[in-house]
Amino acid sequence: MQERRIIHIDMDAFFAAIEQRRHPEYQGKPVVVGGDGDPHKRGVVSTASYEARRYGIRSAMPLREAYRRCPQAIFLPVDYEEYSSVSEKIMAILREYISFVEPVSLDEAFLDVSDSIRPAEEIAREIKNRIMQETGLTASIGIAPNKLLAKIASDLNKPAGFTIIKEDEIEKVLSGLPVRSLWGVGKKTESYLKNMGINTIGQLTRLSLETLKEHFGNAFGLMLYEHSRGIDESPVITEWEPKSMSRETTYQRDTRDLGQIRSTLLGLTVDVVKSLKDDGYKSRTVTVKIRYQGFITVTKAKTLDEPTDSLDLIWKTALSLLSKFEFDKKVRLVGIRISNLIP
Ligand code: TTP
Ligand code: MG
Repeated sequence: MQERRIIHIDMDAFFAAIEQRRHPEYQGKPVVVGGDGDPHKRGVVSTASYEARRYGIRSAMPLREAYRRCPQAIFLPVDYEEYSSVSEKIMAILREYISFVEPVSLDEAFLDVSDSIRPAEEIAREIKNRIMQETGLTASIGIAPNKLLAKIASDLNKPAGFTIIKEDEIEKVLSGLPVRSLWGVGKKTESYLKNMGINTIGQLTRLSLETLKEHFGNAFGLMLYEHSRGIDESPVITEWEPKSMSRETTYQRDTRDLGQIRSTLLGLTVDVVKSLKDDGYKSRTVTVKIRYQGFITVTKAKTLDEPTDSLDLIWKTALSLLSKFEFDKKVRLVGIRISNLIP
């Protein structure tokens, strides 16, 4: 069987890095994103900048605990709208390179470039640079013969890592890593293995398949057996067709200025129509979304007679939809979605 070439991309301190990019004054400082940004309230850390991690702050830690460890950190609320729109940009870049993209979460994806003529390393370097140019954010990249190893690789030299694991290095790379690095090994399995005297993946490979099945059941036992040896044949699962494309912007300051709202919508429309054209799609349905102060969200949609990729027509439609909204309250977010896509 031909060796597969899988690329795994994982953005560094994703939510925190986005906040540091849009507030340059936070760069180089400990930033903690979580809850509504008030460390005295209940809530957990979504993520922390690498500067904040030096104080032992980690994802899922209570905000109060994070505050105790680093009271001078900058605490910020989670802004999913913004993070999703950055995520979409990143995924769109990836899809330009290869149609086999599996987004795993907002900041993480696998690409299968096995059939590409270009070397995986070259594609990955270009992707990393494009992400930096177009979002100002750093990604960590892993390249390996399968998903399991590509994910381990991208994690090895964070942040801004670029790590390749070759077939003949698998054992060497895995043996010293904690068992926790393996997919599916969480706290419970980790402490169970620890009680058996096993801390590293290398130690795990010394257990026979029978022993593993005895302790962990047939399926999970087999998985541990294979994964500890770097064996993983799971495919990169692709969504074949995007059902819709969207762009949205949250204002730093809520506004009722219709001129500003119109120009925001125009920018978003230009952007989304560009993606539509680049991906070779046409769309029939245009939806405009407005979120007012107080988180009240209203959407209005129109379906055209014919699918189109014409910026003029999509913009005219968006503008006519915008005119149907009321602007008695200030606007927090403006968005556009084009759906009913056909290749
Ligand atoms: P991760 O990729 O796990 O973390 P990260 O990107 O912040 O940092 P790094 O990859 O450099 O280690 O998760 C991506 C985003 O998902 C993260 O920025 C915030 C969010 N997230 C949570 O909201 N809760 C969590 O418990 C975790 C782990 C992540
Ligand atoms: Mg990440």
